Amino acid sequence: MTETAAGRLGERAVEMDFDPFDEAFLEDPYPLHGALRDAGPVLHIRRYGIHACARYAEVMEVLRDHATYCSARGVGLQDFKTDPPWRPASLLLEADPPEHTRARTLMNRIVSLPALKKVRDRWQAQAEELADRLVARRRFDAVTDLAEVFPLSVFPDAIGIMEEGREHMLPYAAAVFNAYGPRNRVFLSSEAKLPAANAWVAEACKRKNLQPGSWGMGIFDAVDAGEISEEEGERLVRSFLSAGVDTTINSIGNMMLAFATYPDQWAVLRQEGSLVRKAFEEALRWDSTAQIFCRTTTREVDLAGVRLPEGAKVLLFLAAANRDPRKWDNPDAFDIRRHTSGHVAFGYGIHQCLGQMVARQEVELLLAALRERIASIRMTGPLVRRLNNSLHAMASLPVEIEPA
Ligand code: OVM
Repeated sequence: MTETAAGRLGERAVEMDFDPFDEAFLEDPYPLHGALRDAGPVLHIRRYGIHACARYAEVMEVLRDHATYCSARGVGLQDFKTDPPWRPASLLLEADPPEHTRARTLMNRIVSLPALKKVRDRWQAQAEELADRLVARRRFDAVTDLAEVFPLSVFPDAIGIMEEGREHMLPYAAAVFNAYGPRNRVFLSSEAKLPAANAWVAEACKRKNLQPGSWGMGIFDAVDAGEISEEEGERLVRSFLSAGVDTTINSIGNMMLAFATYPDQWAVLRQEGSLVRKAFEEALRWDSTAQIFCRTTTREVDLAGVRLPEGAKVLLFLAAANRDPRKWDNPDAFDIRRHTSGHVAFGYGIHQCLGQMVARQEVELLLAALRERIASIRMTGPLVRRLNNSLHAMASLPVEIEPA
């Protein structure tokens, strides 16, 4: 190790034999995150020949510097430069400036505050109706009866997606997020349904199949204005279907698990309805739905004193950064009163989640409706995980509620 005016240089990445896509880790990553953070600021994961960061400071440093740590070579394990993607690259997620800027600016016009306001009352009525139904039942599955139902009841309609074939949406999204990892058993388990789902998505994204006045159709206004091609328009609708479903669904599921695990926090929320917004942010910090994303270096660079070559993949453990004790007090505690600002569950920088305001509106309306009606929540059986290479997801969370 050499000390220079610029700080420590010539540090070695810490060699790790650990597999971040091992099934036991995907099931419950949190017990191992501490060891990943403590091992060092930059790890080298031998099995995949990639680097990784689990501490908040380095995760932020990488996310902030999009010129050095690019997205256009893919945000999973695979390097698009040597290994072409399974579907045409996303114009948002898997793009760098200036192409990314064009697509993002266009999409920001569509996912706007006025657009969200327009659907808000309808979404609220749907949230209240679902909450009424579930409270009347007392016992339900917080994943299959709640988390999977609500986003699918509001989001596809906002995008203007055709009714027929919507059962393909979840298998498609599961495959998209699995594809950021290796071709392991988890990935292969989602592959069987992919050809049919892929064909349906290609059709559903077409102008002729979108509802007039929808967010999806709004993209084709930009096509008509000559900003992008018809195919690029379809690919941007595809981003809605890729990123907007499995993410919100599992954020709701994970949040319900947080409250079922911490009944005192539900009591706090009952006392103070204005905490709904903070509660969702804390749920995202405590159990981040998107657990990881990668970047690829565009040049040789020093990260925390470790020299990375050009073309290095860097895996970011977002969920570990969100529980880094170097950043957060008592990070493993779910505490809805805490200051959550700075969490990286939506990422950070130019790629920070485009749909975050959509997710917030959906989940906050739903949580507010549940808070009014439910005195307490308890689990009535073991939760069942649905393993995914980059999402923390569940298949089932049986609960019983006590009506307010
Ligand atoms: C996309 C896309 C897909 C998956 C995730 C995502 C988290 C975006 O196709 O643009 O953002």
